[in-house]
Formats: sequence, structure tokens, C-alpha cells
Amino acid sequence: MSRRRTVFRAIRIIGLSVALAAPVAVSFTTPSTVGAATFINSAAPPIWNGQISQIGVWRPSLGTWWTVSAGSQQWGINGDVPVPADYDFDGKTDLAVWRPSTGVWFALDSSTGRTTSRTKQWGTAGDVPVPGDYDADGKVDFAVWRPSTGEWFTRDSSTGYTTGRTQQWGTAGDVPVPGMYDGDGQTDFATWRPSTGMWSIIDSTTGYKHGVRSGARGDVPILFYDCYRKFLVTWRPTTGFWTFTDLQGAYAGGRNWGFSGDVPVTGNFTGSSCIN
Ligand SMILES: [Ca+2]
Ligand SMILES: [Ca+2]
Repeated sequence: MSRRRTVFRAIRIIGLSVALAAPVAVSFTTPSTVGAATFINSAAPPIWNGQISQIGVWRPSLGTWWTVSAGSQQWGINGDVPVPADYDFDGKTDLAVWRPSTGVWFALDSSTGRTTSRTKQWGTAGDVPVPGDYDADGKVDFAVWRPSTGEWFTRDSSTGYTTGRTQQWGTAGDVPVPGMYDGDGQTDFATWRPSTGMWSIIDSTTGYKHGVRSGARGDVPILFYDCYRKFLVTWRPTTGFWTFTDLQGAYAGGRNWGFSGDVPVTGNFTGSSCIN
């Protein structure tokens, strides 16, 4: 058994004693009010490693996820922060939340049809969870950003989550938006500033720092991958509208999904490949 599996097995045993509602199917009304929306053409030439995003929202009041591509499911409770990523390494994004009061991550395994879950403690109250692949081994790492100092703290998959890295980037008031901006397979540290709409990015390959403006105060920033293209997304709670811009800040499309109070999420919930 690999070290990683050993770690996760241990984690799994510990975590489920914490009261997280068992995943249940819920009836729902679609969160979208959409009409015909201009949407990204996913058939366009495929960004990096064949990664594809699908959009969704997580509704805190219900703990329910609604994804465009993979239906709905309850996972998490009010007060949690959604942290979708592929924690069981099967190529599909897992529904997952981070609980600020305890710093515990709860991930629902896509590899077992969402019948099992795993947990990990990393971070403390006041932190912002920022999962990503900071050590570039193809597996997600646990990470948090601390607004008071602007520091990022990771626990890397390549060391069995025993060690990680620290990076200062951003200041209080910013929103962390880590992602694969430069396409080298390593998550780049990045922040978005509500007062200016500025995305500030450090490319992991070169250390080059650069910025682009997209979005306005009140928006929620998030990254979206469409095979070989990447988009800066700003989701507007008042309208539920997703605005997609390219890495130069040019408008590339948009659509509605979700309502005020929801939290936008992206991920490859179905495990789609660019080859299809
Ligand atoms: Ca998965
Ligand atoms: Ca990693």
C-alpha cells in the first residue's frame, strides 16, 4: 500500500465521527433561471492536461450542490466552504467542504459513487481554503490562505501531506484565486481584489507577476478550464450571471446559474476528457 493510501485510510477513519449529514438525494428546483445563454464552446481546441470545468453552485442554507453536468446532492452544512477537487484521484471532481470552526476538510469520493468519504484537518478559523496542485504531481494538495498575513500554507500530496510550502501573496481584503494560469501543471498563487477587479498572478514556471482586470466589487471570482483554454470567471450574486473573460480580460461568454446566496463552484464533476 502506498504511503498516500495509508494516510487517507487513516484520515477516513478519523473524520467521519464528526457530524456531517450523510449524503442524500434531495428534491430540488433548478437554481437556474436561464434563457438561452451564450456559453463557452467546449468543442474549441483544447488548456492543459485535458482539464475541463463544469459549473455549479453550492447553497449554504441547504448544504446542497447543483451542478450543470452531474445533478444535485447534499453535502456539507451551513457555515462550510465548498472546496471541490479530486481528492480520490479518479479524474472526477469530488464534492467537498471545509469547516472553518475545526479546519476539517470533508470530501465525498466520486470513485465509490459518493458512498464513502474522507477527511483531513488543515487550516484554522479565519483561513480561506485554497486546494490546488502546488507541487505539480497531478494530485490535489490541501492548502489555506491566511488573510491577516497574506500567507499561503500547503500540505503537499507528494510528501503524503506531511510537509508543504509557504508563500506570501495578497493582502487582507483580497480573494485568493489559485489556478493553472500558465499551464505548466502547477497551481499558481493568485488573488483577486474587489476594489479594482484586478487578478494578480505569480506564474509558477517563471515567477513572473502579472495582472488583468475582470469583474467588479460584489462579484465572486473563480477559474474555469475549457480543455486548452482558461477563463477568469466572475459570478454576480444579484443576478446569478457567470461572466467569462479570457486571460487578457476580453469577454468570452456568459450564462446564468444559481441565485443570490449561493456559492459558485467549478470542477470536472463527470470526469470529462478533451478527447471526447
Ligand atoms: Ca474524484
Ligand atoms: Ca500535489
